[in-house]
Amino acid sequence: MAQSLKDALRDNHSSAALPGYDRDATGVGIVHLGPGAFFRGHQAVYTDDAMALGGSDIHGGDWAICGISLRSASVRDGLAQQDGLYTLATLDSEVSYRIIGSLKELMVAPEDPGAVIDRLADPAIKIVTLTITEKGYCLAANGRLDESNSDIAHDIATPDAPRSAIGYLVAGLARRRDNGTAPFTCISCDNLPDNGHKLKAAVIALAAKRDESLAGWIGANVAFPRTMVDSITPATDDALIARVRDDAGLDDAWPIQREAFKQWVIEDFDGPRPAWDKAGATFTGDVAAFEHAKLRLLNAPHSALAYLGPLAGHETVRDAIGDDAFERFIRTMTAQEIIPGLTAPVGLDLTEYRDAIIGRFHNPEIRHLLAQIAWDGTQKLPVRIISVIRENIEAARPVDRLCLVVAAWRIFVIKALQDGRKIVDPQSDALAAQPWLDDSDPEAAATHFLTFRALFDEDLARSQPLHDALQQAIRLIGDGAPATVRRALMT
Ligand code: CS2
Repeated sequence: MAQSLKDALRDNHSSAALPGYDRDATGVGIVHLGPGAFFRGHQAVYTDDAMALGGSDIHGGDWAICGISLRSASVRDGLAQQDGLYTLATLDSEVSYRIIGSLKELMVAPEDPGAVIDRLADPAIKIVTLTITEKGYCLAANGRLDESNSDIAHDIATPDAPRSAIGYLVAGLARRRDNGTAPFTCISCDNLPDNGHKLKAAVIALAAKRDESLAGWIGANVAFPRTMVDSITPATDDALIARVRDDAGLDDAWPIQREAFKQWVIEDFDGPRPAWDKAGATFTGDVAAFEHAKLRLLNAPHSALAYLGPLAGHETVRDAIGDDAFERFIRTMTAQEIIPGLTAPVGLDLTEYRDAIIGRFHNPEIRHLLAQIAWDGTQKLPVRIISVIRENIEAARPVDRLCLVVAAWRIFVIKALQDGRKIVDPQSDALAAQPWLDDSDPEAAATHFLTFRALFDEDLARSQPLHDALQQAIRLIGDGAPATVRRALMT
């Protein structure tokens, strides 16, 4: 019989490692918005380590986490029965299991927005972290808050019962200011360049709709450090639940799987925080170089594999990178079209960093579905691929392989619509109505495609070199048949 997580803690005995602090004696000091797999495999683990390492032996400091889901009740429903405990399976050359105790409370925002604002206003809360994905920031293509976004429009009209993460931050900060409570630090942990500044600008823009003086107070008093986060964390599947039961002897409704590698670079800020540095996080004044390198050498290749790989029949990152044609393509794309535009963080060799990432993609223990990475293409491509294309065009560097990725995404959309498959993307309705979907002639296709403003702004769309490269990429990809795609990768 497998052991329950609660029993493991109560008996202080399990084949998995247990939290290294007295969980019952530890108060909540962090609110996390969006307690999905990535957060549970990454920031919650750093905090779990920090509580074990940072405080005295029996008490980890009041840094436990209240996880707040902004939409679905599934995380709360899955974890409530196990007191927020869950197993972290580290799947790599060595496999290990540990029970994470840092997530102590769970709330579902739509069930009681007022209670969420109360929690955010509680002086015990010193930090709010966020993993709400790119679309959760409700930004327009120009990077500013999108006031036409339906959640933001709702939050402007109903500030005390918000829907968006931005709306909750504003409501929580407004209450703290009114109560004379010091603000919390807001830490974005999403894969957005300059995530801290973007979050700050969005929060201030929404606050200004409510009260200009609140916007001013936030601008003067609230820290929004930028961060780079990294650890490959595929969604939980039934195989993981069975593995945790069979190998670790634990009965866990929602374990998390992750590679061994993890990295967290945080812009230094004033204000209380757990001993994340002792747990391996880096505090620095210069996050930008790390962030760019990671987004462009890990996330960009991920998206390249996600759109090109399935056309050649690949289902996972490992399948795709295990195919020589794909590994060569990723090496060439990064060497010729990405690395030349990057500034290396001090002490980091970008080619070695890229090689280590490709090594991580080969991890045989991790089954990371390309279909999962393919979600939200209209949000991810601008950050991972289009921004590089823009810089390369400006600097007269090549964009052929980057354009092949964008052309593969176009075929991914066309095929999904043809097959009646749902496209997971905030723009899914708009995608179905795009005129560029019907073009068979590459020249016309490129011209039409460049009018798609979610990817190409007017300036970029006017670029002749981009038009030519895109046309060529669309020609090479053809209708996405496996042999055609393979040939395209080799050119
Ligand atoms: C992936 C990321 O799903 C995706 O878009 O590229 O989740 C990636 O695995 C992480 O950023 C790795 O740190």
